[in-house]
Amino acid sequence: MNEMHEKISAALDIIEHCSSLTVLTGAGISAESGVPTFRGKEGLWRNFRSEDLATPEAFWNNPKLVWEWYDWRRNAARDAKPNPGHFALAELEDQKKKFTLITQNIDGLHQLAGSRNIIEMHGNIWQIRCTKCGDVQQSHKVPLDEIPPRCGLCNEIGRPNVVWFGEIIPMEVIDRSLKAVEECEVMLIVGTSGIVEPAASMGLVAKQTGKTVIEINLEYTPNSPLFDLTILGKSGEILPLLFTSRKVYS
Ligand code: BV8
Ligand code: ZN
Repeated sequence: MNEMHEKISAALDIIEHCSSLTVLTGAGISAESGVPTFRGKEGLWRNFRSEDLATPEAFWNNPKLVWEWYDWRRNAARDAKPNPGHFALAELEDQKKKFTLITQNIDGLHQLAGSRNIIEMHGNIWQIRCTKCGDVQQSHKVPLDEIPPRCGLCNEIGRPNVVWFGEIIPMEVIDRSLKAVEECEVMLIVGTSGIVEPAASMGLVAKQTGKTVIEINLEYTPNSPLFDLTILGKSGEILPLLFTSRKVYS
């Protein structure tokens, strides 16, 4: 049996025998749905780096430019459908006594796949938050009617309801995420480069509190040496192999 199959069967055994599972996903799980990853070359827009646009400074300096970037990303995500990786996590949730899905993604594909106990650490690209009165509206309008969009209540400009670099992640979100890590037996880390904090430290907390951590990625990441298993490959192909599906897909 080659190394990949050995790792898959080891991971299958670990996941099958755990009753409490916490998963952390990043942009990589949506790559096979056609959503550009954050740092991959396909994620580049007009040669800007994501980190340079996803900040409050960039927004207040040029709200139109930052909103054109989000409009481009909403357009890229609009036709995206969940892939077998998203569906596998939704089915795993049904099979586990305790299951929490922490995602760094803002594309909403986990919800579409049927996942329920989701923590969106970095917000959601389909929500617009007023910069003045804080009103949050769902909007799937692509392209946006006006850029930047305006609040329906106070007419101030809206912003994407996401957490930018340099912005605090709400303590309630951090607390829920840490609790999910502390309470699980096994943590699965899928499709994240492990660069962005505090999400990237979740795997470290899991190891420090004695959990088994399995990583799925196309390549090794800076945190891979910490983890029990790193399975190299596409999450849409690997995740469905990590449990015995009880659903009959037509
Ligand atoms: C904060 C929303 C407190 C916007 C995003 C230490 C402590 C605290 C803060 C920091 C710290 N060190 C640095 C910081 C600052 C900063 C940070 O982490 N900077 C990085 C660049 C070093 N953190 C913050 O500012 C956070 N705030 O901690 O507040 C504070 C505040 C100020 C000062 C001190 C403390 C807020 C971070 C949130 C930023 N917002 N997104 C938007 O999306 O527009 S983060 C952004 O990166 C996306 O959400 C994205 O999901 C996330 C992580 O990226 P990945 O998901 O990992 O995506 P990436 O493209 O990098 O990698 C994809 C991976 O998938 C690759 O590994 C690839 O190999 C793999 N892959 C590809 N295809 C597949 C695949 N794997 C499997 N299958 C495939 N098919
Ligand atoms: Zn308002």
